[in-house]
Amino acid sequence: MTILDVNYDTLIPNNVGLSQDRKVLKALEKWHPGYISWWNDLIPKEFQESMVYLRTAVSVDPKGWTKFDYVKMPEYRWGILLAPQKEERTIPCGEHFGEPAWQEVPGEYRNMLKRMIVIQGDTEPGSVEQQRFLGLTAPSLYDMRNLFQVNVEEGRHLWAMVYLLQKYFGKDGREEADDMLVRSSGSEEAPRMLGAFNEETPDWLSFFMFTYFTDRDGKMQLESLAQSGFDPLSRTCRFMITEEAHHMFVGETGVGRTIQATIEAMNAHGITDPYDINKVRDLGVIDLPTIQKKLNLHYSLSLDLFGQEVSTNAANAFNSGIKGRFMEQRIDDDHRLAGDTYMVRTIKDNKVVAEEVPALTAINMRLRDDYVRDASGGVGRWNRMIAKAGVEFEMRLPDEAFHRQIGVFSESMQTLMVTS
Ligand code: BYC
Ligand code: FE
Ligand code: FE
Repeated sequence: MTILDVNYDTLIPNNVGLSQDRKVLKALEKWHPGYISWWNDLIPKEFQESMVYLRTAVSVDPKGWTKFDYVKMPEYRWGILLAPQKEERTIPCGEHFGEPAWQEVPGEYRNMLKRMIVIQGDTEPGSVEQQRFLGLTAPSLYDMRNLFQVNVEEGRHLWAMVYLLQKYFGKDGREEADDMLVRSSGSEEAPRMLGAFNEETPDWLSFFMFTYFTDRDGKMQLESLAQSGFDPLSRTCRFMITEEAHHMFVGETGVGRTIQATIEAMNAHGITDPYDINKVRDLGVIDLPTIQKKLNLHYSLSLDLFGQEVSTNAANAFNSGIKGRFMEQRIDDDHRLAGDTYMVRTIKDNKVVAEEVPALTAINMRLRDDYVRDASGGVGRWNRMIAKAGVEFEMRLPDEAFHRQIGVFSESMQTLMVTS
């Protein structure tokens, strides 16, 4: 079997030679029924039996990973697909810079690596849980198919992390894999690990904002994990990233269509004031200030996903070569960051000030800055649509201090507002 072939002989399509790896195959086959029952409890019943036209990855080859066919979702061929191994790949960052990438888990980093994989894995089913009722109110068949496409792919991303846990982390890896199906979004007793994945996605505009902003965090985090010195994690993430483009496309075009409907209706009825909210709503479209509010919510929740601005966790992950920066290879520095600094905004004496901190500790902040740049592109495109229609309104990303629950702005904002 070549690396690009998918083996359909076993229950789980894969390009990792599962049929020769009895132990992991057994663990995965044991995990599979729990996964299917999680899926069945989740997606509204009427859609379990429907034939849905879905893309199924049958190969990681750039030409071969988009095969479309009709399938019932519980019978979707979730599988385990790793991007091809790059020969002689080296660790791209941190104190092991330039050493050969690890094919096995380095003992001293076992816990850190496992935590990272567990957090990544936990977000995937969380998002599907959040979106579970949207099929019932889909604006169109097109939207419904996009929803289910995103859902099955997030399901497969969970498989990807579960595979790593079961293959490389022994008994506790298997336990962590089981726990993925125990925690659930919004649960009191066992919530999902990161804040944004316990929020509701109650309507389609929220879904579009979520896929635009939160899947984009997914992209940034996967890009960083694709830099990992632990090669199997890198290869898994490299393949997962290929699917994020569509998720973000669903978000950007979904928000775009929502805005388009609003400005067309406003123009058709001669409404020029975007703040004439009731009049706009009477037309059956969503007023622009409300769209801005949804944007504020999902953007700020997504910023929280980058963790603390200054973080020793992040410094350790980078320094040990577990997680790199966005586009690590293209950055022109020593990739160790020992003496470097980075600017971070913080609060001093009730004022927001920029402060230089050791670059190693600011890894989260740097990724978040890259994210903000990436996320502003679509906002510009939405604004061009609004301007073209002659409506005076601009969408914007709120300040990074707005509505934060993690990081320096989460605690201090109240004092800041009272005293400023
Ligand atoms: N909510 O030192 P810090 C995706 C915790 S999305 C709750 O800053 P670190 C997807 C933190 O765990 C991508 N808790 O931590 C998108 C820590 O707790 P402990 C998911 C939070 O490690 C759409 C403590 O606060 N992947 O794929 O530097 C659909 C101190 O924080 C939050 C990843 O995130 C929060 N928002 O940074 C489907 C990649 N933030 O350990 C899927 C893996 C922080 O002290 N994760 N905390 O108890 C990481 O790289 C990092 O763990 C984080 C946090 C960036 C998340
Ligand atoms: Fe994902
Ligand atoms: Fe995604």
